[in-house]
Amino acid sequence: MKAEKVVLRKMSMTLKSPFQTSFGTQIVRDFILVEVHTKDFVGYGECVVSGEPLYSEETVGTAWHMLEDFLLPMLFEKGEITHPDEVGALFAPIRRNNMAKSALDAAYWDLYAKEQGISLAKALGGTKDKIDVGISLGIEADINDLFRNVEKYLELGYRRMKIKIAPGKDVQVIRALRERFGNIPMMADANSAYTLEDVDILKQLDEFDLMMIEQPLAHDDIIDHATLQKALKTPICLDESIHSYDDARKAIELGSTRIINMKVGRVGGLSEAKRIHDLCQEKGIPLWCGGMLESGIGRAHNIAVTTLPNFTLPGDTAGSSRYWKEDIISPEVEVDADGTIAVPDLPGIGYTPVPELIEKYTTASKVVTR
Ligand code: OSB
Ligand code: MG
Repeated sequence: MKAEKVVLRKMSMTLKSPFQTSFGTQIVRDFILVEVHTKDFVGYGECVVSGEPLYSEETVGTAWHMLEDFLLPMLFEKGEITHPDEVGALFAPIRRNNMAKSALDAAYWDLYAKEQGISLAKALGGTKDKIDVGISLGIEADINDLFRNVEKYLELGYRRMKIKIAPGKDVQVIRALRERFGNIPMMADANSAYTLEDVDILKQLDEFDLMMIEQPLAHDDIIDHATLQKALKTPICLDESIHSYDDARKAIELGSTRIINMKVGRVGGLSEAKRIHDLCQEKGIPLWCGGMLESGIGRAHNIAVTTLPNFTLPGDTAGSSRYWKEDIISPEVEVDADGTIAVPDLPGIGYTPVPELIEKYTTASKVVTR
């Protein structure tokens, strides 16, 4: 696979409704799309950064800089890529900046699958033809709005409700949901809003039989989470803290996490995601695929990775219509009445990017040739 040109696009899409977490509220989703053009195919990758460095340190601006000034020159210098694993290996000397790296890794995996004439899921070694879907629901000022959201997605068949929590919006919210909806599959995501001083609040959540609590403590911690896990019955699931195979290995060894939220962008690409998957499978740590409010392109990659066998829990990869009035792929990602998404078996990501819609949401672009 030899890139003849790469198109970088700054994208800006507006969510149907604001999404509030403990670190902020998003309504406009700014991110980057990359297209890698070879003689025969175009590979697509989504760089899941945001406009602001709140979930992670990477932003549209930093990732654009990394792609334009470091990663693409390295890629063009190398020329031929025979397997997508080579992309992450090529970028290894560059520290962190995983979301920037991941966008190119993802595009090469798409190209690789298209070249072989197989689905991305198959190229990755996936074993499922449908995947279980859950939903991540943001904090609401009025609990009745949260009730309405839970009701809606239960009716649509979604298999697990993830509820965003923050100090002052935690125990009473989860209690109210249990009282209203009974023993539905439910978990909470704190996005690093607590410290060990809050252990009494977090222990109160044990009463509600949550599937897990996601990233209660600092975004860069694996030590305090191990301490907290010893005090809790509820399994801890790390998100923000896991950036690599080695992070996962250490967190598992320390007992900081019993479940891992896999985000392909956060770990630097699909090749690294596969390595972490295999480690977790060996260690008996279940996985599920997290989300970054992706457009259809990132969503397609998430669907493909979720077909790996150790993704045993419903993920955050909801249908396109949960986020967008119109998505940039055809067909859009649809969730069936049984709360699953059928994995496409067309070559590559399996959904067709729609050029007019991509153009419509592009705010700046750059064509890079060597
Ligand atoms: O913590 O998982 C998270 C969205 C943006 C940043 C971080 C997170 C999330 C979500 C939404 O929870 C997942 C999705 O629906 O894409
Ligand atoms: Mg999370």
